[in-house]
Order: sequence, then C-alpha cells, then structure tokens
Amino acid sequence: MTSADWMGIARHTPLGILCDLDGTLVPFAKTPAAARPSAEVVALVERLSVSSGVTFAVVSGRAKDWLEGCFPAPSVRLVAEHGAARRGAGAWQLTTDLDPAPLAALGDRLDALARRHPGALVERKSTTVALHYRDVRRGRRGELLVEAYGLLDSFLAQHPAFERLEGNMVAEIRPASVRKSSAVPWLRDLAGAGARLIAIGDDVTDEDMFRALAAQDESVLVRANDDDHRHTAARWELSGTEQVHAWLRWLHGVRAGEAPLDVPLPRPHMRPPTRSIAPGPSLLVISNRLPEFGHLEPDDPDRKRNVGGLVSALEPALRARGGMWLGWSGRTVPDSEPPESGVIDDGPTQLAWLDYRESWYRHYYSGFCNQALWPVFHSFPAQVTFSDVDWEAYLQVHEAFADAATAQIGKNGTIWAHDYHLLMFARAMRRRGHLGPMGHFLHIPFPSLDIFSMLPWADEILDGMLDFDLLGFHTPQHVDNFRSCAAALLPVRIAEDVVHHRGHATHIAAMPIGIVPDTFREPSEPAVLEEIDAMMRSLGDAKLVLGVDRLDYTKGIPERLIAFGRLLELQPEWRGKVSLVQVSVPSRADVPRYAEQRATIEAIVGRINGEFGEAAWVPIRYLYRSYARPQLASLYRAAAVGYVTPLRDGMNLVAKEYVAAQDPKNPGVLLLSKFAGAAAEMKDALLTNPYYPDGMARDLHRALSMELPERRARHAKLLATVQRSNAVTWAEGFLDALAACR
Ligand code: GDG
Repeated sequence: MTSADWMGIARHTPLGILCDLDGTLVPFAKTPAAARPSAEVVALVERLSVSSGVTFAVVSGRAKDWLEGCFPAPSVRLVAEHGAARRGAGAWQLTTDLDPAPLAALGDRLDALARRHPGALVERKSTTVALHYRDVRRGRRGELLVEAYGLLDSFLAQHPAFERLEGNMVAEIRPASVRKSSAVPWLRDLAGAGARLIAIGDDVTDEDMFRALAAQDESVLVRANDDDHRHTAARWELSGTEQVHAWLRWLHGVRAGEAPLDVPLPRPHMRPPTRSIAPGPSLLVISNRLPEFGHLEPDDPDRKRNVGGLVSALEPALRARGGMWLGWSGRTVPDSEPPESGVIDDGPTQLAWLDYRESWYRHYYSGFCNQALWPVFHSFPAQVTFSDVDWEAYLQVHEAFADAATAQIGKNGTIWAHDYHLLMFARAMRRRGHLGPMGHFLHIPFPSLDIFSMLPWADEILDGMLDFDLLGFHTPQHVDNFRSCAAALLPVRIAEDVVHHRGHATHIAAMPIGIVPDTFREPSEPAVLEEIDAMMRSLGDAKLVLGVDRLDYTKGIPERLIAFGRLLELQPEWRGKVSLVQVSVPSRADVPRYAEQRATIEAIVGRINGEFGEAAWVPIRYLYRSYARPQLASLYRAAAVGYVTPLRDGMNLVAKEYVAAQDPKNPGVLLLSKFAGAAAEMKDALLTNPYYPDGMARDLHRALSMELPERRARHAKLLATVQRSNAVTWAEGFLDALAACR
C-alpha cells in the first residue's frame, strides 16, 4: 500500500477506528487530570463516530468514569483500563472477573509512598492502580522507584493474576489477562461484516492492538519525536498529536465527500535495514556476564548473584532510556568455529550476547581477568600469574566486544562498561570512531601504586582507562589510588577530579554501589523458608553468627573460621551458645587457587568442630552451596551477628543486605572488616581487622554481648545509609554524572 491508497481505506465501509487517548489524541501533561481532550477534539471524534459506516472507539488505559466524562456521547465507543472495561452501544461491561479487592490495600501503600515523594501521584481505577512519577524531580526518582518496585514486586509475588505494566513515567498493576488487543475483535463485530480497521496509538500497550489486526487492517504509530526509535508492529507512523488531529479531520472530510485537506498522511514505518546503521539504543550497558542468561555454568551462583543486584539497579535506568545490555552468553565455542552473537528482544531489557572462543574463556576470563587483574586489584601479589598469551586474549576479547557494541549502538550513544573485565573498552570503541559518552564502573578495589605497578602492562591499562569520560569507584580511597597511579605512571595533568591526558578529560569519582533494600525486608512464603526454619530449629537456642560469600580467597573465610575458634578458646562461656553458619557459594572452581581455598576451609571446619563440638552442638555449619534470595534474607534476619570480614573487597553487598534484613526492634550486629569498601560508609558497624584472629575473636564477643539499646542505635544509622544510598540512586547518579561530563 502507498500513501495514495489511504483514500481507499478512508472511503471503505464499514470502517472501524481504534484510537488511543494519551499521547495520541491528547498531548502528555504534568498530571493525568490535566491531560484532557479539548472541546474541539471531542467534537471531531463525535463527528467521526456518527459518520455513516464508521465505528469509532477510544481505547485507553484510563478509568472508565474519567473516559466517559470526556466522551459522554454514546456514539463514541469506549475501551477503558487497557481493555478491562468497555462501552458499546449500551452500558459498560467488564471483561475480567478478577477480584480487584487486593488493589485497594496496594493503593493505600502507594498513597503513603507518594505523600513522601513530592510530584508522585497514585491513580486508582476499577481494575488497576497506577503510580505516576513524571512530575517527581529527576534526581529523586530513583529513591521513589526503589521503594515502589519493592511494594509492587511483593504485591505481584502474592497476587500472580496481576502484572506490572511500564508506561511513560508510570508503573501500573493490572489484571494479567487484560490487553488492548481484546478491543480488536470486539470492534470488528460492532463495525459489521467486511469491516476494515485502523488502530492508532503511541504507547507500548498499543502494540498489542497492532499485532492483533488482520491483513486488511492498518496500524499507525504516533511518535513523540524523531529520537523515538522504539521497535513497533505498526506499518505507518505520524509525529505528534497535531498530526493525528489533522489526519482525523482529513478522514472526516473524505467520508463527507469534501475536497481532501492538504495534511500529512501516515507515512510508511521504515524498519531499519541492518543493525549497523540503525540508530539503536541510546544507552548500552556492557558487562562480562548478562543478567539471567548463561549456558556454560547454569548452576553458577556467581553469575546469578553477581548480576542480580546489578540488574535491579540498572533495569529502571535502562527501561527509562530504552537501553540495551551486552555481555557474554555464557557459551564457549571451539577455536575452529566463529563465535556467534545475537540479540534477545522479548524481556524488559533488550539483551545483546556474544559467545567466547574456548581460548578466550581460558586466557581472558580464567587467565588475565581472574589470575592477573583480580589478585592485583585486591592486593594479593602472591596469587598473581602473568602471561603474554593471557594479555593478548584480554585485548582480543575487547575487540570482539567493541565489534558487537558497534553493531548495536550509534556513534553518539552512551556506553556504560562494568568492572575489571572491560578496562580497555573505551579505547577499542574510540578506535572505531565512537563519539558518545563512555563511562566505566569498577566493582572491585583500585590498588595502591606499589601493587598496581606490578602489572607488566600497568601504563597501557591506565592509558586505556583514560579513554573513558567517567571512571566510577566505590570509595574515595580507590579514587586516590587511581589518581596516584595516573600521576606516577603517565604524563597526565590532574585537577581535582579530572585527569587530562592526550587532550582528553576523564572525570573520576567515588560512587558507592547500593542494594534494593526492600527485596531483603519483606517476609517470604512459608514454603520457601521451610529449609531455613529447619536449620534454625537444629541450632536450638544457640545464637547464629552468619557468613555469606562467594568462595574466594579475598573474602577471608579461613581467617574468619580461625577467629571463631579463638573465641571458643578464649571465652569458653560461648561454647554451646553460639553457632557459625558459613554459606560459601561455589565460584571459579576451575582456577586452581579457588580449589585450594575450598580444601583449606574444609580442613579448618573439621579441626574446630572436632576440637569443640559436642553431641548436641556443632560449632560451625559449613554450606558449600547457594540459597534463593528470600531464604538468604530470612537467614540474615535470624542472625545475631552478620560476620562480614573480607581481607579486601570493593564494597561488599552482603553487609548492606544484612542491615536491610534486620528487625529494627531487635536487630543483629554487623561485624565488618575495615578492608571492605562498605566500611567507608558503614561507620556504625563494629569494624574489625580480619588479619588479627585474637582481635577479631574479641570483636565477635563484643558483638554477641551487645545490649539492645546500642544494637538499635547502630542499626538505625546503618539502615538510613543503606536506604539513602541505594542501587537505583547509584545507577541514576552514575548516568547523570556521565551526561554532565560532556
Ligand atoms: C563484586 C565485588 C562489590 C551470596 N550468596 C548467595 C547470594 N549471594 C549474593 C549476595 C550479594 C552477592 O551475592 C555478593 O556480593 P558482594 O558484594 O558481597 O561480592 P562480589 O561477588 O565479590 O561482588 C564487591 C560487588 O561486586 C558490587 O559492586 O560489592 O566488592 O567484589 O548480593 O546476596 N545470592 C543468592 N544466594 C546465595 O546463596 N541468591
């Protein structure tokens, strides 16, 4: 069909029109109440709906009463609440028999939340509840969303017949069975035999409608602006509500037999011919592992865990910006075969993936990343293995990632790379002509100059890092270390937080990562917790001291066990009254140092249990496995002491999760290593030195003996920190800072 053929469908009888309201007939306004159709638009819709042979339906997410207030004329058909209610020729009918009662309580909780966040607004309808945040100040949206997603997620966990819908600055809970697409067969019936339909809309919910159309029908996407490049099932497009009004006037004129008005008609939607010249996403996140995607080690909690928090932190930011996430698929292919890449487009976030060659897995991932960079950056020189082959693989994988990224994102797009796996990524992208802002966040520590200089490629790595526009670290100490290394090893000029090198300015900043506190606060289903309850019963009255880590030599697990043994030796009154549960999540088992660590830990557990254990009491429960997140939250809550004592850690999220999970009326004590990045923010924890077993045993005794008032006072301050500096404020803060660099 060409534009000229619009005349054909405009004259066709019977004709059905399904027209969205907000963003299509009415421009967006600050509040939903302010976005009302003008008298002129209402009159136009009424004129069209009484034209002979036309059945006109306004299809909206709005509440039915509101919609009826705007379009009182019964000739205009109305579909409200995304299809849950509709008005044909007679009274309203509901299309779902789902009991909306649970929404009332959710609405109350969202109201309470909205009262604390100026600009937030709760809209209650008969079958849905929506939280609008368009009018919340940009820097404050993150805080609101962290809390709101917590509420919405726990509601959905208890009410699976509902689903969350993400709209334009609005999150809505609606019956999962409801879709705008249900309006398509309904309107076809109303319009009569031989009807052709035109569906028009701007929202993602309109795509359901577009997809439900038949071959003889037409679909028109209304784009807000020329930068709106989202995928659509629509065949035609218009720009903005003014063009929609003009086209509807044209349509009415044609049916009334008047001379056609000279207005822009819907133009064909041009699908991008290849990815490489497509404008692509405006934000590309890149990390070694992808969220919930991997085949090589499906049981590897390292993957699920490590990105789990990162996904919650980044998803709102990615969604708000139409972003994409690029990373390793988790698959390896023999070196004789070409590694494949691709895109998955069916989840909340678009994922682009890349396979690794087997040699890349060996030399890049296990080699340079985990046997050179990881030990150097954590200041463990004795664990280091350097090899030219590993370094070459490190650079090669950067080239492969840069090729994959260039195929997805335009030259001016924003790129956010994560962690030590991708230090040279900006350099590879600049060589391909990338012009847009590029930032990097380092999740592990940045070491001091004497340690960093051990790397044979120290200068080259720093030089590569300085191709980024923004480098984010967890703590001011890591920033200082980076600054000293750059000053000592490269001819740079440093002014406070900006490093000038080769005519390019790189901003450096401490931006401590946070968690989504609510995900650790809500109590879980009894069935999920059965296993944890059984473990707690087996501990009897003994107080629980809890350690949770990936099995990694940086986490100080042997040192922690030894200090616990010293406590039992130095303070025998604790024997039989305290048990240490150590959850060690399997990790990087193919790196030799990790296998050795496991054997060391098992030997220490055996020795201490052998020496102090009694028939009715086991001092240490060592669990080499992972738990589901709700189980972990319940373990945290049950523990009298969160025993978080890494020898060195970028941040340590377990410390924050433990605080978030406590009962504020009777909280446990966080015993935290002063060498974890978290210690820089969590000064109200009991700080300890994991290298000093007697000192740590004394600190453990103090934690176990702490009285309630002190526990509550410390916990209240720690909780305030964890809530204030959370995952979403971290992601938004990084992206805002990156935008400000240019
Ligand atoms: C790197 C940096 C930095 C643990 N056991 C289970 C489980 N976990 C989850 C925890 C927590 C995460 O794993 C551990 O995060 P950490 O921050 O403690 O440690 P790394 O893996 O080393 O992470 C670190 C972090 O990146 C973020 O920047 O803090 O310093 O080394 O979220 O909950 N999760 C589940 N089951 C388990 O058994 N589901």
